[in-house]
Amino acid sequence: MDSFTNRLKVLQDAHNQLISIKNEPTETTNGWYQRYKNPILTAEHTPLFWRYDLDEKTNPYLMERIGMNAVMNSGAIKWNDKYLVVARVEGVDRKSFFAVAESPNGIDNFRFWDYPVTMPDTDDPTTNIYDMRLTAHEDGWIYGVFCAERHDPKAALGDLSSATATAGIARTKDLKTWERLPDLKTKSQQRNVVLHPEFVNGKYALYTRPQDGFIDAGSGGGIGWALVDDMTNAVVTKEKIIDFRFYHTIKEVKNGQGPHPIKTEKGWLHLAHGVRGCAAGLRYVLYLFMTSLDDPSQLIASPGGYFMAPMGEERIGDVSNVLFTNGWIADNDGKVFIYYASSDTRMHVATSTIDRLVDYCMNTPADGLTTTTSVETLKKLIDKNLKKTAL
Ligand code: M1P
Repeated sequence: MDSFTNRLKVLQDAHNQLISIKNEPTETTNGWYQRYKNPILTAEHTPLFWRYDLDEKTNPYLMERIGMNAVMNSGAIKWNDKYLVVARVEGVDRKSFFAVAESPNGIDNFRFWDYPVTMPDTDDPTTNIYDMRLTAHEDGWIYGVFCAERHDPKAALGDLSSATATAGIARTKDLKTWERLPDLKTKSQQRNVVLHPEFVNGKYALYTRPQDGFIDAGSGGGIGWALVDDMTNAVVTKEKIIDFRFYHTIKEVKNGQGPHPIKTEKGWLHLAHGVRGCAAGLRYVLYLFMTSLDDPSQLIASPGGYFMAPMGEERIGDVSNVLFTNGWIADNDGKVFIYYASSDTRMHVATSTIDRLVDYCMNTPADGLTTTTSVETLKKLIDKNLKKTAL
């Protein structure tokens, strides 16, 4: 075997082994969810034929020609009995693009479709697109709402970092061909915009995240709610905050809706991210809350603290100390697959059930916002348990 053929075989064997590996649950769990040992997608999971020119004549050293840096923040949907994620793949050139990967069981054997998503652009060209939330809406379309980022046209000469964030909108019937619709029109910049799956009062309902700047939520922070008439020309005229930020909590700096909420008998179940600052920088964790079935903009349960925080290798990556989510899938039997990214580098799955998550929301004490209330809440549980033990 010549060295090209030999190296190709080594690469193919390693890649096949990586994408076929069975995922196993981790040993420890707090009862809220089950983590799994292996990430479900990394840059190394992308097909070899995306990264290498496989022709010996034009690539005699069989070197990578197009490097991939990360696979992260993925939307998710059950489609033809397969678990699909629309992943944010980031090349070494820092550009993100969307690519579909599918798995037969939701926890391992994710394979990318041959081609990434061709997302049509708008008249105002976008520099970068990422973090798609998928919604199979009752109007019959599957919508993808994502962040569309552009260089800030108001940036001072020489300022190549200031950017603007807008909600890009596209729709599809088959996850292959996408129709790009005009970006969401709002007063402020927006990221983490998510479409609710049902009409509310005959209108499309959006979870928003108004922000003062590209990074800073500033005065605009909180998870917002807005009704729009038409997704083909989505304009937000009125926006209200439904999940606020609070001092000295896990969402002190900013927060954002994850995927669209899951409808349960007790209310809409929401997954979100919260951000706080610390000496190491920003810390991103995941949290849950619930809203009313009658009015999805009304909070009915707000468990205190985080639901998931970065652990072990999840804590390290391109942007360390970050868990981020924009995809989950609820099966008909009540099993829930939570897809989350760690440190803007790799994708993971955790599983739970609707019953457990609703129980968590309804029975985890709310954040009392001070040490005194936290200690009182803790003492109540201790009293209850010690009285029971004494019986
Ligand atoms: O780097 C962490 C995350 O930062 C941003 O999220 P948010 O605006 O909610 O703070 C996004 O760029 C996200 O993609 C990224 O994972």
